[in-house]
Amino acid sequence: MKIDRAALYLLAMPLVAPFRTSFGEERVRHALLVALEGDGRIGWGECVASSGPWYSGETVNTARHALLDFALPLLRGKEVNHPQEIARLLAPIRGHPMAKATLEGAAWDLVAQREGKPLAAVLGGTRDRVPAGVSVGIQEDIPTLLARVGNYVAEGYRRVKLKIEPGWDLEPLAAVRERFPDLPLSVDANAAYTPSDASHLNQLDRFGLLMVEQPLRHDDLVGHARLAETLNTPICLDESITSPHRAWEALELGACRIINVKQGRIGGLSAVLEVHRLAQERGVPLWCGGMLETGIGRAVNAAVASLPGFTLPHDISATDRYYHEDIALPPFLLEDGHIRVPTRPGLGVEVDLVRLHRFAVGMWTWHR
Ligand code: OSB
Ligand code: MG
Repeated sequence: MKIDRAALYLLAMPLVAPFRTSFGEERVRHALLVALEGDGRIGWGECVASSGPWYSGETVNTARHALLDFALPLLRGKEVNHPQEIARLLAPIRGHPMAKATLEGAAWDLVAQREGKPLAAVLGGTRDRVPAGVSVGIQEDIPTLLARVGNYVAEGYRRVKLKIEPGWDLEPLAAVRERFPDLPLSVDANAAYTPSDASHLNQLDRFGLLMVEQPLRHDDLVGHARLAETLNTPICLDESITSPHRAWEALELGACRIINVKQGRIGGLSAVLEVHRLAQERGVPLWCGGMLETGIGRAVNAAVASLPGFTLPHDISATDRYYHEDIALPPFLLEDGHIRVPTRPGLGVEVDLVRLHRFAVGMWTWHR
């Protein structure tokens, strides 16, 4: 198959509620989508980059630049029979993992459609539904937090992850733990602490957490390994794991015991399969993280989460936790605390073009 054309769409999707983390607040999710045309089919990819460089260095605009000016031209004239060939063709581009993953994802959709199989089956997934967790942003105050968590628990979410930062950690956590003594609970600091906070972080041990996600700087593997010497709560890395090689380094160093896998952050679905292999060899539990994706990215995440090594609840929540109106249909529903893995060929979701155009704030095209 040759890649004939690509259309890039930048969408501004209003979130149902502001989402606040230690690095900032999002009210509108900017999503860069690519529609890749090959062999008369369209494959869709969603870039997980945000509008600003706070979670990672990439943004929707750096990704657009990397895609239009460097990545797509590398595909010109090339025969692509497997998405892993896309990963190989894009290898000369240093950095820009989220941009590269977008193209690779669209190619996996094309190939899965061609084979008439759902993406999960093509990847090697073995589950038809995956346990859903929910990521709860930093709130105004503790009563608001308790109400929000209470609603999610009532809806059936299997695990709640609280965003923390200095000044919003032990107190809200104690309140949630007291109200919900048996709730599977974790925290995510998004790199808000420093090694000098070690004794403060050690107090997390009294809450029976599944894990603490990315307490320290995005690039501090050694710091996490040192923190792990005194902290009993398992450390899970998110921002730090930017490639399969970095996953290997983190595990070798003892910087984490769990990995939050985001296909965009590590450079694509081929990289996911590599991390999966590595984790399986070592018995390291994985789970699939989220980036407030539209239904396109969520379909990919559900397929990833269906792999055998993904054993912990995921940041894959129902569509209505993110958007009143998603651009991909049907919406993902919470059923008995689980999200169903799509079973139709390719991503298994349909892009609603009327909604796509309603939320679009930019469009660019490329052809070979
Ligand atoms: O750190 O996992 C994170 C959202 C945007 C950026 C970073 C993170 C998150 C989340 C949301 O926690 C997870 C989701 O999509 O439900
Ligand atoms: Mg995280």
